[in-house]
Amino acid sequence: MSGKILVVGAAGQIGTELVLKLRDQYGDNNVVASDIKTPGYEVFEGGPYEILDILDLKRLNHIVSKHNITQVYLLAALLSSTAEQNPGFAWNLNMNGLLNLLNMARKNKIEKIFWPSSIAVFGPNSPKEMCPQYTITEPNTVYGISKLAGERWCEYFFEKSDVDVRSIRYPGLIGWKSQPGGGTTDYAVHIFHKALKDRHYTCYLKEDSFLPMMYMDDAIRATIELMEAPKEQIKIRSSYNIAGMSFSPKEIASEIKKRIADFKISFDPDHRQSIADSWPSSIDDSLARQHWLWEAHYDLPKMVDVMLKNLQFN
Ligand code: NAD
Ligand code: AKB
Repeated sequence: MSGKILVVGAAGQIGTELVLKLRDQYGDNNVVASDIKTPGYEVFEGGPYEILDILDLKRLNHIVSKHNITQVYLLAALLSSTAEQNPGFAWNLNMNGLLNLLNMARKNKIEKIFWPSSIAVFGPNSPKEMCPQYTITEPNTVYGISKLAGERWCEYFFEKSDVDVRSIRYPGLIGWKSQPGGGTTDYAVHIFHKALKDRHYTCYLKEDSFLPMMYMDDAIRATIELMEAPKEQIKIRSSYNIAGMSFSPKEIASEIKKRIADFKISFDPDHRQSIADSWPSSIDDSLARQHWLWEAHYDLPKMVDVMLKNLQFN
């Protein structure tokens, strides 16, 4: 690596874990964390940190040249549930943040960009089970529309300007080091905190709402593996499907109950139910497996074990 890495949105659910892993791998001083808010202690104290609003192009340019940045991971976005509360703002952040970075990369010496898409690019007309890489993508949320447009821009900048941008359609992510930030799949993190604290959780999705999910360690490993793969192995420049596990609130609750016998769940679906209903239940990730040898390591029981173990002692 000729220069340093910049992570934008480093205080969030993924950013917190990604910065720590990247610093382990490439050295603390080689990974600059940035966000509009102050991150948790470990990210803030563990290496360089800059306040950065991704919509402020002048400051982005300044930070890139100040730290000799050659790779950027762009995580700043509004997620599915929050985006529906403020569609105009979500569109501006999710779209213009990405366009600022892609345009800058075309002119500067940025070697690689990572930008995450989501299973939200799929919509009610996409196949529910084992949703393929190439299929109907007609999202009906502003978040999904912004992710689909983002994918098209990534491919466009790669084709027309040789910007080496790489992307994954993350499923719902579950980790214990950070809290989720306003998505529809957040329940799968909240449920652990409430199980340990109150022995009860009221879920905002129906008991049989199956969604694609992934343990955070798998997601972070996928991200770094994709970024480290030789350029010729990356044959999809929009965004790759990846899969970890698929479960419903009832199934995760019953796995938790096997370990916390007096845990109870109840259901009170809200506006997030219609978002969940529009997404697939499971994902076909065969192309990621073929192209850059992606493989998930965590299934539901293993993820529940590790979540409870770590949350109990932290
Ligand atoms: P998050 O909401 O937890 O974190 C986003 C971070 O971006 C926050 O710390 C926020 O302060 C920061 N931010 C907001 N506006 C900013 C701005 N203008 N400039 C700089 N920083 C800004 O989100 P996350 O869960 O960590 O998601 C990161 C990315 O991954 C997003 O693009 C999201 O769509 C995508 N993704 C996440 C999941 C998931 O389950 N977490 C699934 C699919 C895709
Ligand atoms: C959300 O629920 O919005 C995210 C996602 C799947 O993109 N977790």
